Amino acid sequence: MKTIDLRSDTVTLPTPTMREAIYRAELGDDVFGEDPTTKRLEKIAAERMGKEAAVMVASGTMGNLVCVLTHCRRAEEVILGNRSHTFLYEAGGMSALGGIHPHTIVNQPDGTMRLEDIEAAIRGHNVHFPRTRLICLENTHNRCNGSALTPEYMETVAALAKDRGLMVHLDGARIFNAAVALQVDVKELTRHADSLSFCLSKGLSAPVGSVVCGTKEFIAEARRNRKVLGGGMRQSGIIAAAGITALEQMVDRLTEDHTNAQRLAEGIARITGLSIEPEKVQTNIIYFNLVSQRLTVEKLVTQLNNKGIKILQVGPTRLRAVTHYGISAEDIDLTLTALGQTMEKS
Ligand code: TLP
Repeated sequence: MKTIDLRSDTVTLPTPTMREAIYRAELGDDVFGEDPTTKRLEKIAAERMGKEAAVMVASGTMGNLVCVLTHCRRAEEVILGNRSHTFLYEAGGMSALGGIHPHTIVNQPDGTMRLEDIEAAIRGHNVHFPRTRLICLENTHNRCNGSALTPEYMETVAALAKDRGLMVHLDGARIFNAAVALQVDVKELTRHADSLSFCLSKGLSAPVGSVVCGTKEFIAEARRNRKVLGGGMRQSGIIAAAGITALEQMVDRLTEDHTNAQRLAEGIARITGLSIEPEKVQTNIIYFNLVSQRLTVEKLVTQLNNKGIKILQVGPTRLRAVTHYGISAEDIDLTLTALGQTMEKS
């Protein structure tokens, strides 16, 4: 039976070109700074993001943690959204390993945080308070419908940060999805961030890895913090080789994933018992709700699973589907048929 796995774009498998690149990769010991393929990936990534330097890390979670550890000392504070990945799903790494204090403020449905909320969260000088050091943004915003933050919004936050002597970190796990959706060069979205981390292993389909970008000094320190976390890798060109292919070949096609997500959302809107606002879907992530009382989300997920279709439950009545390289327009139609039949039979 064919599997249509819509749980995440993290499930993507490397393309044949990536496998070939992995096979042929020139390798060395990267902790000695001698892996030519990793160095090449880091150079390409930094240029692409408009930053001076870059360092490859094992995952998006490690990328964000390395950046927070590099910006902040113990008892300093990070302002971030209450629905941000770093706050919700990174196992409290900044507190556990850095003694760093997360200060959450509300994420609006479009993934932004209101400027007045950010401003109100910035601490004044007082011996009782932690010191605010960093603002984290997420683009696209996973939990907020995969929405894309605009260059204008990012610029306003950066201006506020600069004015108040703070740094800005961008969790750009899916930054290319944002750039493609907004039809802007990715640099328009990264230029206002002091640091950023983006993933090679989500929509770009590489098997492993993320890249952290920033100034030369920042990256030198980030490299040290990566080592602290046990993230210094040896013949890491095996990973970097697929990452280079990802950057060279997999960015422009993301638009297909967005078209498929729209198709899926519009189809779901026509199925009785499910609810979705298709106009909110901007990229490859869609959230929808089960409104019918005739079955539970658990049952819906199991019944789809039995038909080879995998969708993620993210709340008592909420589901997530993510389109990616492994999903075709035909898969979307098969999914809609299966969803329609399951709802009808319930
Ligand atoms: N997100 C995963 C899960 O952890 C939820 C997914 O399936 O969407 N930032 C953002 C915005 C992310 O969505 C993710 C992964 C990460 C960081 C972490 O990346 P990894 O999984 O490589 O540590």
